[in-house]
Amino acid sequence: MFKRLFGRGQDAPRTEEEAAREEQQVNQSLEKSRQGIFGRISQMFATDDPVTEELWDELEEALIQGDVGLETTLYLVNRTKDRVNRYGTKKANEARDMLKAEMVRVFQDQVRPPATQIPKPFVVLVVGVNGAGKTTLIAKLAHRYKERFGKRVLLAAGDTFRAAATEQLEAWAERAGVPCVSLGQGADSAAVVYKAIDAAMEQDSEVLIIDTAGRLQAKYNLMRELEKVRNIIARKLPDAPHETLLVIDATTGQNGVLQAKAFLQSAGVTDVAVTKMDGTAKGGIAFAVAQDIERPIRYLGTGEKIGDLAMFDAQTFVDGLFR
Ligand SMILES: Nc1nc2c(ncn2[C@@H]2O[C@H](COP(=O)(O)OP(=O)(O)OP(=O)(O)O)[C@@H](O)[C@H]2O)c(=O)[nH]1
Ligand SMILES: [Mg+2]
Repeated sequence: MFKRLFGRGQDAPRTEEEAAREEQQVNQSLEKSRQGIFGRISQMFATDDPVTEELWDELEEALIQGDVGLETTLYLVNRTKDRVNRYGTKKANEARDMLKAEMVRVFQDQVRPPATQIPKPFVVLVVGVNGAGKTTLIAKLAHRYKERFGKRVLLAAGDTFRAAATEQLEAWAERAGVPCVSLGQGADSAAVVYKAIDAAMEQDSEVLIIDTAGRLQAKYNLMRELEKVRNIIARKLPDAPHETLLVIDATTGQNGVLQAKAFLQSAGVTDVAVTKMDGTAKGGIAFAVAQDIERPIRYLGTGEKIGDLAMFDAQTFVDGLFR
């Protein structure tokens, strides 16, 4: 079976070994969620007791507590109920499989066909609120593109606002063994991007990943700066950025999703990465992300190390919540 292994420009069959390793990473990162609300849901549906109205109420309550969000919760409960009634299912453990199938569907509504041609350089713009995990994700992506695909990767230190942001990205670049273009703190981020695209063409880089600030003095400025960065990129490479990744910290819950929404328009977000899945018991946030942000979740951050990254796979994720 061919599963999507990388971002939109980098589809490749995933070997069984890779799939198994990622599954394990995802399962481990969902440990807290399993110990919390999702473990409880699993138990509610573990027996062959009859399905009751009370069970649906309990499910609704648990999903909301699990940060799935009200709208998505009602959607899930109603659809599962419908299915159960349609098939005349009587037992809770049979209803569980139907609930899982509906959960997988929430994500599949967002799946998009893979790109047919991979441009060079393939430009990835990474955006999100401060502390979401952008810079760490960039390191993980760089590592993966380089190690797994043998791609020539270049990083651009577009966060010129926060003190030490440039140094942080440079340190990660060194660890990943890839070059990094920077102009230091206080420089114009559009100038960094301009220079990085020139460097990418000169060095024949295959993937260019651009870091951005998560915060400026005012939110309005940040959105304007992102627009400016996008314009510079598009002026030099008309179809770029080819992927704009919105990074969302799973531990920030519903509020984090709300904040992330502000980026959708200004930043032209195409895909989402959910980070710190290992740090929360509310793994249900991924459902709220899929439904509210309306972009495919592409990656899961499963830890702080450079290898702690998994491609998001809806079935693996839902299975992980119920294991
Ligand atoms: N446990 C865990 N921690 C993570 C993960 N991803 C990032 N972090 C941690 O989150 C913190 C913030 O990560 P950064 O990558 O610096 O976040 P950022 O979005 O670049 O932040 P700013 O540059 O301030 O906007 C760091 O301490 C990371 O180690 C993850 O998947 N799991
Ligand atoms: Mg950063």
